[in-house]
Parts: sequence; C-alpha cells; structure tokens
Amino acid sequence: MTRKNQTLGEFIIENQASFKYSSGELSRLINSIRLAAKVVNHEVNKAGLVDIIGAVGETNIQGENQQKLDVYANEKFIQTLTKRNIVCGIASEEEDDFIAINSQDENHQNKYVVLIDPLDGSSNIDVNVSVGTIFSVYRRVTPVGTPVQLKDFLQKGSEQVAAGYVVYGTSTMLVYTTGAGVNGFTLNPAIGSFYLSHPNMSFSEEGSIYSVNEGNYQDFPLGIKKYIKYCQEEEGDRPYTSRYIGSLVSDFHRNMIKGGIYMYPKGSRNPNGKLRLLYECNPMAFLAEQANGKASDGYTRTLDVIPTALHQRVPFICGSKKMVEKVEEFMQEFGE
Ligand code: P6P
Repeated sequence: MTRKNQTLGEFIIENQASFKYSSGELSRLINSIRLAAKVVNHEVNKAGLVDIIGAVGETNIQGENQQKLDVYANEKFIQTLTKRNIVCGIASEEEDDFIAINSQDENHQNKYVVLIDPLDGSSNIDVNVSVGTIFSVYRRVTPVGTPVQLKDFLQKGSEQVAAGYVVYGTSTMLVYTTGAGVNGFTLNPAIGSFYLSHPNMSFSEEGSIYSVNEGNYQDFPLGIKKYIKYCQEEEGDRPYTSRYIGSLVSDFHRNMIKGGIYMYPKGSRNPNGKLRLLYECNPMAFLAEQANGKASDGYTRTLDVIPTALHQRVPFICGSKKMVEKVEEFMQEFGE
C-alpha cells in the first residue's frame, strides 16, 4: 500500500505484513540501510569541500584522517548492519572475503546476508557527478546460529528477498524492492527523513535512451555493435538519444524514470564485462524486473546466472523490456 509523501518508516510498517517472511527483521534491515545512507550522504555532500575538509590521506582540521569515500561508505554500512544485530554475514566490493557477523548472542537467529557496493561510481565524486550505494539481501541457506558460509552468498539473483540503491544526486533517494514492486523515497535533508516520492516505479516497455560507453565500441561483440548502429540509424526521425553518466545507479535511475537501456558488454579489457554479478547486476536486475523491465547478459536472464565467486563479473544489459529483447535478438543473430 502506498500513500504519496508517507515516510519510509511508515511505509515499512504498513507493508511489513505483505512481506512473506515478515518477522520484522527485514524491516529493521531496511531501516539500518536508511540510517547508513543518511550518514554517507552527509559525507558525500561534503566531498566537494576538499580544501576545507582536506584531501584524501590528509588530516582535516579536527586532525581526523580524511578517508577515501568508498572506504568510508563501506565502513559505515558494515558498522550499521553489524550493530543492529540483524545480519549473519556481509559481502562488499571493498572486502576481499565475506564478513561473518558473530553475534554477541551465541544463540542468534539472524537469517539474512547482505551484499553491497558501498559507493559505486566513486571516481565521479571529484567531478561532482552523482554516485550510489547498491545492496542485495538473501536469506541464508546454512543452518541458523552457525557461522555463515560462502554458499550463503553464492545464491542465484532470483533468490534475493530485497534489493535497492541509494543515489546521491541532486537529491538523495533510496529506491528498493522486497518483491512487491519498486518504490522511491527522497531524503528531506532539513529533517533527515525519507519521503515516498516515486511510488510503484516502472520502466516503460519501450524507451528512447541507450546508455553505453561507446569509447569501447571496437571491443564490443558484433551483436552489440549492430544494436548501437540500429539506434543511430533508425528510420525516420531518430527516436534514440545516448546518455551515459558513468555511474550505474544514476544511468539506471534515469532510464527507469524516462525509459531506456543500460549496457556494459564484454570487451578485450573486460572479457566477462566490468560489472560485478552479486552486488551490482543482481540487485539492479531484481529492481528492473520488479519495475516491469528486463536484465540479461544478452543471452541468459541475469537472475538465473549461477554464481561461482564473490567478485565475478558478467556482461549486463538492463532496462526497458523491448529494448533488452532487441539487443538479445541482435546477439542471437550476430553473437560475438
Ligand atoms: P566505464 C563505475 O565504476 C561503474 O562500476 C558503473 O557505475 C559505471 O556504469 C561503469 O563502471 C563505468 O565504467 O568503463 O564506462 O568508465
């Protein structure tokens, strides 16, 4: 149930019962992410004040060491999720291995694991371009109360129970799904509350925006090259426009609102693509499908890919359903 302008807290409470595993833990988990997002948002927005707060590696006026923002974001999300004693494990782009959360309560019943990209697109911060946090939530598959194992993280994307992102842009938004559609909440920084601003977000079936780093064109599979030319040479008035921010969360967010497709294909420098399956592609694919869109590697549905490693990469085509299907047609016909 959605009411425009209700707070995220009200939304979680009012919709908790509709969540099939509803036991309040997932609600507390989303609330933890909300808190961490506000803390990171504050720091990201300060980043432009380098000459005041000091560049990375320097100490600021309080004598604190100025951390890289992705390190800072990673620490904040891990601290917040750990303190709330809700999850039994965390995997992060910033951590080589997963982190087992050994709860103070040896009888802990924590059943969720979270995978995060704490600050995706962080290289854009220095040029004041929006960046984002991406998160993915699963129920553990190993016995509750025992230490979490790698198999708890290497689950197919179709097993996710929740996924979402925070986009730190002209405004800060938290967009997430628990499998009952996608809802977007905008932060009112004056009072620190997120308000439901984009209920029931959905990709249009067709779109007119394609997002890809065309600098890699020569490296792309022939099917991708054919699709890009199809967009550029479409008969009649060209319905397509190219928009590429270099920040997955921002490109995805704009395409979901306006209609479009994001592509990060494989290439010589990225033989399996650049994006990570577990904490970038799977959560965005879950959101895309919940918003009537589609996501694949050009052949296989992203959520059906069986993971083999925490940081594995896959090619990623995601957005308006008919646009993704058109790319898949070209990949079927022309392939690599
Ligand atoms: P390229 C950011 O590093 C990121 O992971 C995504 O957010 C973004 O879409 C992509 O990589 C940009 O990569 O190679 O085009 O600079």
